[in-house]
Amino acid sequence: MGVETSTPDVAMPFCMLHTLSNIPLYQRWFTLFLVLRYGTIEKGRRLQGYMSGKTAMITGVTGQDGSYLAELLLEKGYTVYGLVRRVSQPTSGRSLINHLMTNENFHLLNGDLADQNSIDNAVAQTQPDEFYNLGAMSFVPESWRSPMMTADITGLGALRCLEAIRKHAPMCRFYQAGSSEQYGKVRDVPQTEATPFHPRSPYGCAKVFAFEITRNYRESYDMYACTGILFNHESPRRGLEFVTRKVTMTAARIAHGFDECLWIGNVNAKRDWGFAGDYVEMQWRMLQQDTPGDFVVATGRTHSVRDMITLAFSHVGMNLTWSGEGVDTIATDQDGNVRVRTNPKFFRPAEVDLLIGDPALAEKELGWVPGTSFEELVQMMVDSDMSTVQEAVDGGYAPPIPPE
Ligand code: NAP
Ligand code: F7E
Repeated sequence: MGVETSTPDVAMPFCMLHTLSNIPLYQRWFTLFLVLRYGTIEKGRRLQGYMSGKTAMITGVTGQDGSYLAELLLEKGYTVYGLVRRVSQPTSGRSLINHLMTNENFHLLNGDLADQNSIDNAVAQTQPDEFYNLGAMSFVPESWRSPMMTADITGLGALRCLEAIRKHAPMCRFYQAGSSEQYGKVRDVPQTEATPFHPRSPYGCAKVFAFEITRNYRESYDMYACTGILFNHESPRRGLEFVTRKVTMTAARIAHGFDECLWIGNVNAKRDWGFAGDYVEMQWRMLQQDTPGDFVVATGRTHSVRDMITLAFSHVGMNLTWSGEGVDTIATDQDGNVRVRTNPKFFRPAEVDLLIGDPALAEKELGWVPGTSFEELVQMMVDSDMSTVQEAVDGGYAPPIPPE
């Protein structure tokens, strides 16, 4: 069987007493508090992850979420194995986890989501308690240019992880990074765990496959496997090609005189944007439950790309006025300079017009509420990019440029 029972058996309290006799007094009191606070002995025992040495594997550890999740798990006392693609220059492209490399509980293993053998070997060798599959080709426009690769990595990659766990560590708990892109052309507003899927991109289709195969392995093999259906979440670590980071970095570049204006696509699209640092907590919580389940992770608020741009530019002292429609959409600052222009090359073959998630189930079952508002998130990202550009100016090198 692939999942631990949620029923506290009669031997459990005696096992706990034995375990408690080996740990300091203050930890015993904390453990008893957890048991009382969270109701069942089993749940209390799992939440001891705070002090017992559990092992987690993370794919996508070099990305935005992977780096935040690795930090969170290390703080909780986990040993963390990151599965990374082999690269010829390992120091470049791993800037988000460089600060973790000296942590004795953090290890990297070579592995690729395209390669079953590498995932099998990593799982067999490390016997993780928890496996977080965050690796993916995650940029939606690229999925039209590379649909086969997207299906292989973002879709089949999840199946390869599940197969490795089924064969080599069936007690390991599995988290799949699902996406609001699965809803695509939305059938409900707001979107819930019950909303049907209608993906609008090869990326969304691949995520639907990953979601369904995760549910199927849970039902077929009794594995503890679940999906978090995460709405857009951003941070200063977001890739520069995603719209929020492209906007905040370009605003900082304009403020420092490196660019004249921002070139953008569809500003009418609406997204439910949260802070990535808040969302990885929810990924962990999903693996600490008695029974596995799928959860929407969202803020319950939505904003247009246009509003996000207006807010970001206001933080660098530019008050934008918008005019025009479609490809003629522009925005000018208070001095009459055109600061935003539209380039149709950023329009998508099929757009997701409106996303807004309902996080009620996550709040009820997992006690989770997002801690960072949209306004705080945008401020944080602008501040970070202003510092990055200023450091480049001071250091005499070129600041980062969002890719075309
Ligand atoms: P990200 O920053 O783009 O990171 C993607 C990660 O996947 C990188 O570490 C990348 O490694 C790795 N990866 C790509 N191809 C791989 C392969 N063939 N084998 C192994 N690893 C590979 O993404 P993120 O924003 O952190 O998102 C994490 C996960 O959540 C992704 O699955 C994404 O699709 C999903 N998601 C994200 C959001 C969001 O708003 N951020 C929302 C919903 C779902 P390299 O460094 O080697 O490229
Ligand atoms: O686009 C519009 C664009 O690329 C957001 C990924 O993490 O979240 C992300 O996918 C919106 C879209 O994110 C530009 O058309 C306008 O409507 O920041 P994005 P995304 O496509 O929503 C989901 C949940 C994931 O799972 C994905 O992995 O912004 N937009 N102009 C633009 N977008 C970009 N990138 N660049 C523009 O110039």
